[in-house]
Amino acid sequence: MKALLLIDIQNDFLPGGALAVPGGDAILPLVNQLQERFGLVVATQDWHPQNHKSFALQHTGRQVFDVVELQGLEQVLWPDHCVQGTAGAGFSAKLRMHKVEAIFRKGMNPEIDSYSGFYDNGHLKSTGLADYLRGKGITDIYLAGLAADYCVYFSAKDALQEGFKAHIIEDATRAISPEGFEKAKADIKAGGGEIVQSSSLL
Ligand code: VGL
Ligand code: ZN
Repeated sequence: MKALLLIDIQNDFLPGGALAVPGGDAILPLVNQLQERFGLVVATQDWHPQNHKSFALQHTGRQVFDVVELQGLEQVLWPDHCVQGTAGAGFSAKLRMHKVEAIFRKGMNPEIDSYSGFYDNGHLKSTGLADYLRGKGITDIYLAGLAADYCVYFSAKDALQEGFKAHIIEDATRAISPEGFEKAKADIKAGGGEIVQSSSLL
């Protein structure tokens, strides 16, 4: 059984948003079409408190895209984004939501970032997504959304680690850094995952 996992298709990651992924809006028609091909569609939502430590403004003297240490982990510093309850944290108005059965929020702990929809970056706390999908009899997870080299990548990595087959739908995602996504794809393939095109599903 397969599920479609829509990663962080939120206004702040789309053109005009606080942490816009180049070309991010181009995936929307495709993502809407893909949903019709799946019996289960689940979404994740980046959902930070205003004082989240991944925000550069929480670190005096630091700039956006600087790398610091947080909870013993390398942390890229981001502009404020997906702040709980703001318009930027909302799903795109162009994203069809009628097939989305559940929304898993992440990034609520101000002390640690959470790229994956399954765990925070330190694997300290589960969102419950893996057990939810197992409970639905899911074996194969297809990933779409933003950003390819961060939240899509780390969600695919955790999906593999949780024993699912992971398939990244390449043309239904966009990266912050294309070089970063090349590395991410190689890592997913090395871990037994697959990179597919939407044409193989539509
Ligand atoms: C993301 C950076 C920070 C993502 C979330 O959704 O890929 N990237 N927070
Ligand atoms: Zn975030």
